[in-house]
Amino acid sequence: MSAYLSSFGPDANSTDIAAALVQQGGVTINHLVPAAVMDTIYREVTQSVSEEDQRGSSDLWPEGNKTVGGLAAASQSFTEQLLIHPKVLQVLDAVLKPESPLSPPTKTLDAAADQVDSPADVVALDDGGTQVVWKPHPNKSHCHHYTVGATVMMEIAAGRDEHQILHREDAIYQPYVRHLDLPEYIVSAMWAGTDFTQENGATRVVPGSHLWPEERIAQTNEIGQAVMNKGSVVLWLSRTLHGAAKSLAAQNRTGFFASYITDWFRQEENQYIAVPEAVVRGYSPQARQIIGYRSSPNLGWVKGRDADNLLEAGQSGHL
Ligand SMILES: O=C(O)CCC(=O)C(=O)O
Ligand SMILES: [Fe+2]
Repeated sequence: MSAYLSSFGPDANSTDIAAALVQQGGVTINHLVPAAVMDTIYREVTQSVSEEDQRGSSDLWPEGNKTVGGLAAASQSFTEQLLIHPKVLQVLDAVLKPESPLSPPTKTLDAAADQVDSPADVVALDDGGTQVVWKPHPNKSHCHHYTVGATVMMEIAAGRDEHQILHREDAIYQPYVRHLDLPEYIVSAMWAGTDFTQENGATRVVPGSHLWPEERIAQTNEIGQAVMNKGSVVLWLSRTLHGAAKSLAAQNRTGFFASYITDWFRQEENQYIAVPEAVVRGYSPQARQIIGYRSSPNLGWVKGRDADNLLEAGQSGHL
C-alpha cells in the first residue's frame, strides 16, 4: 500500500488544484502538453549540451544518470511551453500569492483583493526631516513576484538500483531561516518527459509531509509516487518530502524540473550566467520575467531599465 497523490485533468480549475497542493503538499496534473512536445525538448536539450555536460556525478545524481542544468538556455520549447505553462502559472499565483501575478488576478486564492499601496507611515521629525515606519503587512501576499529557482533535466538510468534520498526543497535555505515563520516560498514542478511509472523511477512524494516536524520519518505506506503519462506534471511544496525512485525498468525515465521561488530569496541556479542574454532576448516577455529579468519596487532594480523588463530602457528602483 502506498499513499495517494491527488491527480487532476488538464482542464481542472486551478483554484482546486492549488487548494489540493496546499493541503496535501503534492499534486499531479495529467496530459498538460502533448507528448510530442517532450520529444522536441529532449532533442533540443541533448543536441545543445555536450555528452560530458549531461553526466550525473553527485550524491543525488550518481554516475550513469543524466542531469542537465540551465534548461532555459538549452531548450526554447522547455522555456516557452513548460516553464510558463498557463495552468502551472495559475496554480503558482494561487500558492505563492504574488502582488504581481502572472495570470489574471481573479485566479489567485485570496491575495490581490486586499492589498495596500504603502504599508508605511512617514513621521515628521523635530529637525524638519522625516522617518519611515513600516507597519506589519496587512495583505496576504508572499512576494512581489516569483521567478524560476532552478531548471534541470533529470534522467534516471534504466535499472538504477537505489531510491534517491527523500529530501525537502527548502534544505538549501533551511539552515539559515529555520527559526523564521515563513509563508510558502518555493513550488517545484517535475514534468514527465517520458511516462513516469512505478517501475521506472516516478518521483516519490510524501503527501502531508509538508506539515510534519523535521524529525518525523516517512513510513513505507506514507510514500506515494507521481505515476503519470508523458506530458503531465507533478507539483510539490518547499517542505514536501520527495525524491526520485529506483528503477526496475529497461528504459530511462526523463523528467524536466523547474522550481519557482519568491523574489526575495536568491535563485538557486544563477540564471544570468546559465542563460546568455542573447537567448533571453529571443524569449517572450513572460519567459523573460520568470527567468528573472524583472524587479520589485525594491529588489533587483537596474537604474535606467524597465522594472517589468530589465532588458529594456525604463524605470526601476528609486534612483
Ligand atoms: O527526479 C526526481 O524525480 C526528483 C529529483 C529531485 O528531487 C532532486 O534531484 O532534487
Ligand atoms: Fe528535490
